[in-house]
Amino acid sequence: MSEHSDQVKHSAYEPGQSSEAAAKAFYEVADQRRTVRQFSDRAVSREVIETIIRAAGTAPSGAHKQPWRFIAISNPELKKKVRMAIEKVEVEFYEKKASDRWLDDLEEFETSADKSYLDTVPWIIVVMALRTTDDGGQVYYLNESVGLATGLLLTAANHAGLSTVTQTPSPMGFLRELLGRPENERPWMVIPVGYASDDCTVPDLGRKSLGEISVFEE
Ligand code: IYR
Repeated sequence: MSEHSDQVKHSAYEPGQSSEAAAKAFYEVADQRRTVRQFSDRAVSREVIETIIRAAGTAPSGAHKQPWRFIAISNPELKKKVRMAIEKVEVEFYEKKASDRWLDDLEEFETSADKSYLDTVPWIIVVMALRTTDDGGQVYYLNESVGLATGLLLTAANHAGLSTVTQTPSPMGFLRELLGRPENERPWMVIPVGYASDDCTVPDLGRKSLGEISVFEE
């Protein structure tokens, strides 16, 4: 039999108001989050980045293996290298790999292989999924776990007044070598984090309604 940790008393978060009011207040913050591609060069303190990473690290994970690592980059030379490497992959995507339908679907977002915002934005967080624990042990539900942590990271950034864009250059294995990371770390998502520029615009999108995204069986 393996050892297990002792159980300790849990006190659930107490919102200090009704659950209805607390849920609504949180929803209103979450609903302001938009994916942004125009960033200000306004500094973001390391402290803020550390705190949003801590928030991400509170996510549940398979067998509590916490199979994630967040590489936070503000070093301008390294950011430049990351930008160049990502743009190389994105040029391939836009010029060769993407189907016409995919390019059509992306048109309203005005995306392109030009990722110059990576120079402007003060931080780039590369999310690593740990294929094994650092000592070679098994992890479980890797994508689910890292997805939950990353969702919290985006939410925490938004809550702190920061903007993000979820980037998935494909393939992105090159980031592991570029960042000098060990074999068990699989680059999973790239998240530029900063303040949106004053003249930032976003596509005029709506969100699906509650009726479309839910089914209640009461
Ligand atoms: N990875 C490319 C293309 C791209 C794909 C999807 I799906 C998006 O929602 C947005 C962009 C890029 O980052 O430009």
